[in-house]
Amino acid sequence: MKDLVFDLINQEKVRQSEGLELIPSENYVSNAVLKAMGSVLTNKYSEGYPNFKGVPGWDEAKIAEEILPNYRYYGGQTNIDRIERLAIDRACRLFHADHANVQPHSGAQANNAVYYAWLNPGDTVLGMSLPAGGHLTHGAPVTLSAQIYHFVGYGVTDAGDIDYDDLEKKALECNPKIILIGYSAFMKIPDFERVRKIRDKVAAKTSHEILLMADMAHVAGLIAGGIHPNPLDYGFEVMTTTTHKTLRGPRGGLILSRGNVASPLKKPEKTLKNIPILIDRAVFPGTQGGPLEHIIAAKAVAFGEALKPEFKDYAKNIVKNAKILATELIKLGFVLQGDGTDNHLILINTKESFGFDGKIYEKALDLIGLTLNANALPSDRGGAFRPSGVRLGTPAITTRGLGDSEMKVLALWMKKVADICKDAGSEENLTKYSAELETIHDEVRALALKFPVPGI
Ligand code: DSN
Repeated sequence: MKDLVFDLINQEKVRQSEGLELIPSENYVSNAVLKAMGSVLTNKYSEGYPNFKGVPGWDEAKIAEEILPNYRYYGGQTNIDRIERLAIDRACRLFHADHANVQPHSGAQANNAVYYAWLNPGDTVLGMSLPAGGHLTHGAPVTLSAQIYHFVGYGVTDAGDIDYDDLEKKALECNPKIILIGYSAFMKIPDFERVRKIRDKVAAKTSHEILLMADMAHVAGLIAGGIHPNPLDYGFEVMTTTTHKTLRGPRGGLILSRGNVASPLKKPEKTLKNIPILIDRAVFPGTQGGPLEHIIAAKAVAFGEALKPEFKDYAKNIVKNAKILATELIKLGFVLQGDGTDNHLILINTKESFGFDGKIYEKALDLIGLTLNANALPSDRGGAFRPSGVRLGTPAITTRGLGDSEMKVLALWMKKVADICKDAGSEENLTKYSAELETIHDEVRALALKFPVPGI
């Protein structure tokens, strides 16, 4: 008998094909990435690392051919080593890094490994506060890292930008070991140069080195596509990211760094220069066991795709689409946090726009095949059980090829659904509007089917 799981996978294929994905942290991977993920590499254990001593002149053929002694704890690594070295090499090239650790299973694992590499228990990290748009792994009290380290949060201004004065004031007060720029709901371009200057100013007054870390999970694809500044080019030592958002790879994490690259076997002195080696030791054996080599192969394939010239067009189109969608929404009466967007992400203040919260809007849009998520706004101050807004973005729909005219249609559908939510007043009452919602759903389905999902 066929496993029921495959029926459900087929149903998910239908859901993805017939709907439009607006969650800004999701995307559709290529057939090649899917193929690498579903390969026999999942059968292999490979704790440890291949031998990669920095940039070898970017000669892929040489990397794929050379068999080198490694730092692994299992035999049979001939092919695995070369695949992982290709992934490292491509990641370094994409992000101008001296070193890449491609093993983190997720973005959270990547961030935790950096904390473990650089901090001692009780040390302070200064990051964007969660209500301002920061991420759970940047110090939310419910996380393990928040039990071990001390997190201080900086905020955003009313205009939606990082409050750099607050950041500087707090850095001088709390004397952090890490200053962290990163977010999951922020629509501006960070001023990395300014943050580096703040770090240098604070570091001059303190006895310890301060690590500059950027969690660029949301915008890594925009950085790879050359349309967003790269923190490593502005003096940051470390950049973490997931590989599945704008970067359009498999689900996973990645840590890029600048500094000395050497064998992970010997514990180096804890200095900023040694951060790549400290990170390797913090990922394995520090916080993870065996790497997922099928995922690492898929990361290598995705990095290869992102190195191609057409990825630059993709990145440009993500932002173009987001800006058009934001403009159309504003024209229709939507209030957007930060008055629009400079990246792929839009945060709608549904409460201020129409008087209802993000949950009812998320549910109603789900009913017409548009997927996004209810999201707190800085004004909710972290206490909102029912957040005042929704978060959406354009990476996935841009992969499918939607462009200017479709953004206008999307905005109109979203306004129609907003009007329905306003009339309905509650999620339960949405059933009274089933006919209207189903009519829009038919239109969404018809459009979505014109833009096939890769791999389906
Ligand atoms: N869960 C991701 C997001 O949706 O932004 C962040 O990890």
